[in-house]
Amino acid sequence: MVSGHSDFGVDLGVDDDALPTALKILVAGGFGVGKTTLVGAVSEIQPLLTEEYLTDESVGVDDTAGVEMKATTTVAMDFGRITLNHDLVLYLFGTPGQDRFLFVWDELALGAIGAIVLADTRRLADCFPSVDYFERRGLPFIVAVNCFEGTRLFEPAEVQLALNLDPGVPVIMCDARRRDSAKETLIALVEHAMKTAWGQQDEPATVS
Ligand SMILES: Nc1nc2c(ncn2[C@@H]2O[C@H](COP(=O)(O)OP(=O)(O)OP(=O)(O)O)[C@@H](O)[C@H]2O)c(=O)[nH]1
Ligand SMILES: [Mg+2]
Repeated sequence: MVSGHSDFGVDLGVDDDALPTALKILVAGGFGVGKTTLVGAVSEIQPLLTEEYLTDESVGVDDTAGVEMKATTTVAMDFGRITLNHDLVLYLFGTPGQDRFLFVWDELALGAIGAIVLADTRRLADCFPSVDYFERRGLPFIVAVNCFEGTRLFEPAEVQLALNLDPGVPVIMCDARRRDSAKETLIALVEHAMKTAWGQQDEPATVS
């Protein structure tokens, strides 16, 4: 019997013979930042999506600046699953991006161990409601900057400052379309949530 150590470098501190631990994770952030894309990129099952077409009715309501090709939007949630290894399964819940669907967040957040707040540096303020929500709820979260091509790259420290984050909140760069990048983001969140739970926030992350 050895302590669980995942293929992705997450020391789970669990018995290898035990049933897999299932963790619920939220993927949040502003409108059109890439939440559905991330869940779809990383899910090993056909993700459950609740996309509806953007219509003329949403012009002036849903700001598609930066994602002009966007044709659909999430109206309830995204759902996906990823098995990190035999002892850890993540259930992913992508939130809807528009404020008018904020009422579903409390239901989605129930039982979650933490959240990824996706950010687009062209529209950084759009992730404030997510940051506020998780700070108020006391749910561990990380900020993952979805690096759309052609956008200026910022240092994590700059993003942390701009969002006025607690220094213990990790900020990482990602590409929501790439499975490996999305996976690394999930691992960073799991590690952060575990450290927060164990009261070890001062220790550096050990994502490998
Ligand atoms: N170039 C580029 N496009 C991306 C990236 N991530 C997402 N997209 C595109 O950006 C658009 C928005 O992606 P979605 O995944 O629907 O965003 P969302 O956050 O789920 O949107 P809502 O649910 O409407 O809030 C889509 O057209 C994606 O193809 C990225 O990293 N780079
Ligand atoms: Mg979506």
